[in-house]
Amino acid sequence: MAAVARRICPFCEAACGLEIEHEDGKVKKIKGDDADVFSAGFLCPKAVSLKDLHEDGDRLRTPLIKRDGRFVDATWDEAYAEIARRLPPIIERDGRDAVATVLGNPVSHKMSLMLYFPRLARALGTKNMYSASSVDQVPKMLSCGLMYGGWLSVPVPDIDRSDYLLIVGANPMVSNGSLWTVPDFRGKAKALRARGGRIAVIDPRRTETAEIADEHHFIRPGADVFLLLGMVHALFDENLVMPGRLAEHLNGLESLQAAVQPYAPESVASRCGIDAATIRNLARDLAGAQRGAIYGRIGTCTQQYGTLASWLIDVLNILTGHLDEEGGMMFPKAAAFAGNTRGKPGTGRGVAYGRYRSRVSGAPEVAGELPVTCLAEEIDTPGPGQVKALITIAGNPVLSAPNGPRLAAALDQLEFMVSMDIYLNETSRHADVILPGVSPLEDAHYDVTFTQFSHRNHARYSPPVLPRTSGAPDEWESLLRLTAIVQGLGPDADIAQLDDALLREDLDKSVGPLAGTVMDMLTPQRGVERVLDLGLRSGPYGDQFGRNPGGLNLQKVRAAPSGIDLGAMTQRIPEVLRTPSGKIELAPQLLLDDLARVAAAMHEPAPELVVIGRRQLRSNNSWMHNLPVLAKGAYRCTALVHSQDAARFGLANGGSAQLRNGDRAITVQVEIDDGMMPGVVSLPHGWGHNLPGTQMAVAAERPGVNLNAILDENLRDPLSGNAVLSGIPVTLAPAD
Ligand SMILES: Nc1nc2c(c(=O)[nH]1)N[C@H]1C(S)=C(S)[C@@H](COP(=O)(O)OP(=O)(O)OC[C@H]3O[C@@H](n4cnc5c(=O)[nH]c(N)nc54)[C@H](O)[C@@H]3O)O[C@H]1N2
Ligand SMILES: Nc1nc2c(c(=O)[nH]1)N[C@H]1C(S)=C(S)[C@@H](COP(=O)(O)OP(=O)(O)OC[C@H]3O[C@@H](n4cnc5c(=O)[nH]c(N)nc54)[C@H](O)[C@@H]3O)O[C@H]1N2
Ligand code: SF4
Ligand SMILES: [Mo]
Repeated sequence: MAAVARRICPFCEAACGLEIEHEDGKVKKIKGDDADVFSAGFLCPKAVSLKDLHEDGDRLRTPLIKRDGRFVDATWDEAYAEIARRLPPIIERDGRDAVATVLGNPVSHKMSLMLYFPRLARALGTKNMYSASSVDQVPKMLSCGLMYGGWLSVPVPDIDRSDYLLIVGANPMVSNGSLWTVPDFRGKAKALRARGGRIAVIDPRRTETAEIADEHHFIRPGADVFLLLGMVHALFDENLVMPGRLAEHLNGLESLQAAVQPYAPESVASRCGIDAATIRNLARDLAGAQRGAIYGRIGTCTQQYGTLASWLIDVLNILTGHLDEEGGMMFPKAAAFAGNTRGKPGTGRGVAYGRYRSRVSGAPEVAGELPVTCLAEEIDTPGPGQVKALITIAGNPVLSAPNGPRLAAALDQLEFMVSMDIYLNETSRHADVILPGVSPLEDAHYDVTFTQFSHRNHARYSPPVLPRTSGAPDEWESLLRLTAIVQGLGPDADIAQLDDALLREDLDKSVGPLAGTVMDMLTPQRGVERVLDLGLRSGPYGDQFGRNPGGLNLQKVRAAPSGIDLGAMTQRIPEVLRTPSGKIELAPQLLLDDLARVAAAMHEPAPELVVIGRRQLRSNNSWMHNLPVLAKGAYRCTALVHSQDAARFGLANGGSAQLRNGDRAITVQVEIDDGMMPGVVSLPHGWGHNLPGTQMAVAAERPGVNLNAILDENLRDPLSGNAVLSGIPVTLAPAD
């Protein structure tokens, strides 16, 4: 008998609710769940590949141990024993910092990994924590952290009620939104325009989003800071600064005005490639919009002024009175786990930044992490504090981080490496032990991360769709095992007891004398469910253990298979703030100081050619290229080049060319596309599946090339440490 189950899609930030028909343990059909309170039936072509992923013969189901250079199947007990034999001695000998951890993007799509990695991290106590955040959104976290006092206090466009949206360096038509959980962007954009609203896009490529917008402007890659400074200048200049009710919550308006003084639109126009009149119009449009917002994403983060650009986007929303207003940029209020719903409303300690620096390059710590671009040098540079062991969790930095070849070589120098992953891929092939993750269909889920960035508040829980056949433990259990091993409890520790003890520790800290009572009231289920129950019940909509009888708990959320709608975003300033001043810090000194770099680069000429990245609908970073339903179709890892550039460099459509950065080059297939800004070439990342020792047969058939093989790991935004992936000078020449 066929049955239907509901599951939050784990593939991207849109977090669509899916309806999965299955029979005898087999997926029959995947469609959008029309009843889903958040996504209302929307899905994209990636969703159906859940079936392929579940059935993929290359997906690991058994732990692997490397013996004499070859992987052999192992039992879970053998795998944990091997880790217990090899990891603790390294810590004992060289100290905690000798072990590094790397988290990849799917961690934020798995409640097991999100909720239990902190336990391992605490037990390890290493400064060498890395993640995909530093090739992604750390600049936004830093700017929002400084302005609002919380790393994840990132406002998102309230698109359902907006009538003007200025999108900078994001392509939600393809990415389906990022730091903005917004299923069916296309439908929402269409509705916005149908109400008479407008969308404008700033991007060096005429993207799929630009195609549906009313207005698109090319920008010189990496130069957003100049455009944004010009816009802020124009607001002051033209008396358009109208923060409205936020005025009394602002610190630093005058310093800000002084700081942007040198950046009149007329002065920055040639630097960013957008003429002064357009810059002024963009500022006026934003200021004049009844309900509008400016939103920026990857393009504004993965560049040398990532933190400044991220900051100025919020500044623009504030100065035009669009922050914390309906139809503008608003703060979601997640049902569980949001830092900005805990502690005293309206004030706090703010964020601590740069508490330590990386050993080799001196890059600053942000939110407890160092830049992943520093990982290779921390491994391959000898000396006290050198990284000797590594744990990767759902990450593939050999493809996703700049200068993958150096990192790959460094991984081979490690004394010991563990990967928790679902594939034997470009990164996990270097491991000594691989612990396979669980198929999303065999795993319960609650969206810990993206509820914090959702355009509408909601709570949804997905129980496992299918019974687990592999006998694999939950990923939270594996993390607890590792925690026990690191704590010296050995591979056979009683992890149920450890789970109780660690939760009790948390409760002692948060509720003191009530810890025992609260623990007894939680769902008896151990592990993530219990942590989730605690999160929901103590969260802003929670039942508060009886004090708010109608409120949420896990049981309630579970009883609503298509989710519980918690309404549109509502005003949260000043309550959302956790800055020591209790104000929005409009002009943090750290950021003002960084403007010196901008001033020095005002007249930097444009290189002949620069490279930028690109995302694609049927792909997701590096790891979904083994799924047949997505892999089929035209070859996609092409370099998009404007016809003028093609003529200039002697390139033919479909021909191959050498894309070179200094002494490193890759051979790419050229696709002439006049949607590119002249002088800019675009190549997607996450390809290059031709490295030896992997086990991803479909991906290897059409491996593509790895853009990150030629990008420079030493190029970072100095404030956030985020990698510079966009606007890198390159050359392109015919390859024969
Ligand atoms: N040049 C360039 N580089 C970029 C970017 C760019 O725009 N340009 N974008 C960057 C961004 S935004 C990001 S987020 C990073 C992503 O960087 P990473 O997270 O390092 O890369 P992914 O390709 O997402 O790799 C995910 C890994 O998780 C594994 N995995 C998938 N599902 C599971 C699971 O359920 N459990 C476990 N245990 N493992 C799982 C996959 O097999 C894969 O090894 O790439 C970055 N790299
Ligand atoms: N289908 C699909 N969806 C995805 C992913 C995927 O790989 N595939 N990855 C997921 C992940 S991990 C993330 S972080 C999100 C990212 O979500 P988005 O940020 O929306 O994704 P991108 O498509 O990379 O959009 C970045 C845009 O910035 C432009 N750009 C590049 N350099 C500059 C610049 O200097 N200035 C400006 N203004 N623009 C620039 C690029 O041309 C591109 O259009 O997408 C997520 N969703
Ligand atoms: S948009 Fe993202 S979450 Fe929605 S179905 Fe596609 S991959 Fe899944
Ligand atoms: Mo990302």
